[in-house]
Amino acid sequence: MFDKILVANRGEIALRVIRAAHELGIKAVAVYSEPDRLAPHVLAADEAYLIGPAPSAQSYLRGDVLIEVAKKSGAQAIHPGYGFLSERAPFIHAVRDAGLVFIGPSPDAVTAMGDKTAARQRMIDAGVPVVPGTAQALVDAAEARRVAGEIGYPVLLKAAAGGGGKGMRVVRGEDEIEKAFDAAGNEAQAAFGDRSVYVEKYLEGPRHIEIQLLADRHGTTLHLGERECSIQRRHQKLIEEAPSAVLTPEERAAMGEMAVAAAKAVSYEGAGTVECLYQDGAFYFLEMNTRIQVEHPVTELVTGVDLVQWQIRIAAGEALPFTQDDMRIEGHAIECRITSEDPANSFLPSTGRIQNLVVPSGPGVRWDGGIVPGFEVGLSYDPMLAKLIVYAPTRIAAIDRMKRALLELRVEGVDTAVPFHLRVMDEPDFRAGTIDIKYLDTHADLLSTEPDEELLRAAAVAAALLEEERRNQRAVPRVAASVGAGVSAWRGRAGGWRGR
Ligand code: MV4
Repeated sequence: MFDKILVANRGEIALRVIRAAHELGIKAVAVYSEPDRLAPHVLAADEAYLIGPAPSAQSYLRGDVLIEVAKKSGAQAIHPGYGFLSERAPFIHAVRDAGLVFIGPSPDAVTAMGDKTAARQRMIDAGVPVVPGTAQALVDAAEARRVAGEIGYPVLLKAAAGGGGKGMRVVRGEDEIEKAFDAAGNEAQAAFGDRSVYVEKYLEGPRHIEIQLLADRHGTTLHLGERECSIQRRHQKLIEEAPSAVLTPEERAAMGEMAVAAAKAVSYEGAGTVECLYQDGAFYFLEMNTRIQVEHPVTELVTGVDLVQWQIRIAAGEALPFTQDDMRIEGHAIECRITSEDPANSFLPSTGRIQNLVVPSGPGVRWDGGIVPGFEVGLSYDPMLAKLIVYAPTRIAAIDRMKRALLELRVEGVDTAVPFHLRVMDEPDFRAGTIDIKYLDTHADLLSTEPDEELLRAAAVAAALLEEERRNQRAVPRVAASVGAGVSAWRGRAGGWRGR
């Protein structure tokens, strides 16, 4: 096992990885940009190193600097978290060339799944169901027209280098195909530097269901059930849950087997996720995410398996000690992403200093957060501040628990998505489990700015609690001030290198 690992990320996921390392008796090295000097991941780590200014390109994306810090600090491995360098094959090569371990899959597996048409072809070869369409880039609009005619409208043009919805165009009839082909190609060129597009049959209202996998290097690949991630806005997931309200045990087993086959087709190692579209009892491979995902905690809660610990243990060469038959899904977990976005204002990013923070707790509540009072929320990074995750015996109990936890939560200083989440927890279709990827289009009233009576009452209660808290805190120093003092004392102790 490693003695020390470097965490090449920030925010809640960096803290999550540091916690896993500490539970395994491993020291954690943090890196941070200038505005993240007092961020929680810096405070939680055993050492921390300044790597550059706010822009990611000059800090968290500087692979060369991260590798240099890893070597200097004596770390043996690098955990990339999600985003940033987590799915960049050249970085994985560089980590390995430096004699370090990348906590994640091989660069070949990342490359194979990153090219969407190549991945589709490999999945077809492995017997994995994909949405009907081409597995090769289209040569021109004429070919697009011919193939679309064969599979039948509506079709969806997708960028071969894509993922995440960029370069996609729905085409409802032959008269639109030429324009859409050019538009999708241009968008793909601008986003990925590659104008190749391919075509699929367009599914009108599927669910987004994904399968969590763990694979060791000794030949064991297991699935840990599914996550339902249909509630999203512009490809940004907002609420995730496990298990899905609709899958039968047979469907779960079939999707799991399919996901295992997909992973085996690229000799996958570590934690990974197969994203599927699910409609009318049929499911299709969409893409594979070769990283730990934001929503991994809901799977951890219903399986009891610590996915981040297993990422580290697998990278250190350990074998998974359980089999597929050992896997049990128990209870229900829901995650709400607490973003600094104003739901009443088209989810406009909100900035400011966190003035006060009351974190929910009590039975079945987990908070994976990346903020502390005094922290400045800017525009340099992702607006996700924290994840609120709940666990309960049943789906409805979990929804009611989430409502209770959301009402306990108080974030002062920036607007957050909390009012939106509270509305969803009360919405009848959500409570019935009747959701698909169009949920927010068909429930636009959830984004309404009308003050809601229950919310106003909750806000009054929360304000009273906060006032009580303030009265109790008057005798002790301000949290932000003591946090700052802790950092400088610790810097002296650890003698952290501060390059650049
Ligand atoms: C689709 C689809 C419908 N039919 N493919 C969106 C991002 C990319 N990863 C794939 N996406 C979709 N592919 C076919 N053939 C609908 C989407 C889609 C979507 C998928 C998952 C989660 C949210 C979504 C929101 C809009 C569209």
